[in-house]
Amino acid sequence: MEEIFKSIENISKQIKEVLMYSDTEYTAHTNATGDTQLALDVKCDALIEKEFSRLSSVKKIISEEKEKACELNPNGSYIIGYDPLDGSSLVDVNLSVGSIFGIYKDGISGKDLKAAVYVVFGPRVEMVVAYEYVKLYRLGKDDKFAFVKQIALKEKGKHNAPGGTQKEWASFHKELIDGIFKDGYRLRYSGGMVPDLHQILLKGGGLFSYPATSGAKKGKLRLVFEVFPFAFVYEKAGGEAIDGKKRLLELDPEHPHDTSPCFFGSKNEIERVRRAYERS
Ligand code: AFP
Repeated sequence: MEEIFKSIENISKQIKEVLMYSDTEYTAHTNATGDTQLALDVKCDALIEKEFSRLSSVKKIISEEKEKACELNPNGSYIIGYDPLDGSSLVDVNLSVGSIFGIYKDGISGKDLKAAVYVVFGPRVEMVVAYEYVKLYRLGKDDKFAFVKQIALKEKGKHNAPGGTQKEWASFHKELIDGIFKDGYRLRYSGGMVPDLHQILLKGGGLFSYPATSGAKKGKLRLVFEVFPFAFVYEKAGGEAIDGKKRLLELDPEHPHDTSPCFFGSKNEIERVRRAYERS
């Protein structure tokens, strides 16, 4: 597992360079879920594949940017599901983006997840590793990631990041989100799940939500590459992650690119979600 974490450090330094100096044009291609790929997505995906193919512990990798898995080492133990550059459509407006890695064993369902890592490319480059604990690291002048602190969520927070097209929200979901704002929560939504979930995690709590809507009946965010890794991070940090009713890490996708409604947050806010969705 340690060689995988080390490899993600190397990957992050290379992605930082790619982000600084590469163009943000779209390619003529779409990924497995129909998103038009940016040249950035393809570049980051290629450098990640190159790095992981050097590791004997990695059996196969599955990228959000590719339809099929890529077999690496038959004797490897781990399967890595990853989103090379989440929020890539925000790069051309210079907002923070991120990379997400889920490290699975024997399968790609929530219960097979053994560790999760995400990297935030913002004013600084920060990496959060969830294994036994949830630890924050920051890239320093010496080009090394230094340990900053262990992260834990409080029981209740003050930030709310509501995703999804609001006019397509179900009425009970709108009531839930309006109620949370009426209680004084602050709006914190950038359109990039990595910086949005990172902010709620570091600021002690709150709620990030991307529900099912009339236009996206299974939500938008992908289980293997985005949702499971953050569910693992939030649970290890003392929070919770559900699909409105069920624990996300109990889900078992039929296809690697399956999506799901998702709610990540501190215990108090997730309990509010459960109550609202019980009535649905
Ligand atoms: P892109 O990678 O296409 O920019 O999408 C980002 C994302 O997957 C996730 O990071 C955001 O939380 C969510 O989509 C934003 O979706 P909306 O644009 O529908 O709010």
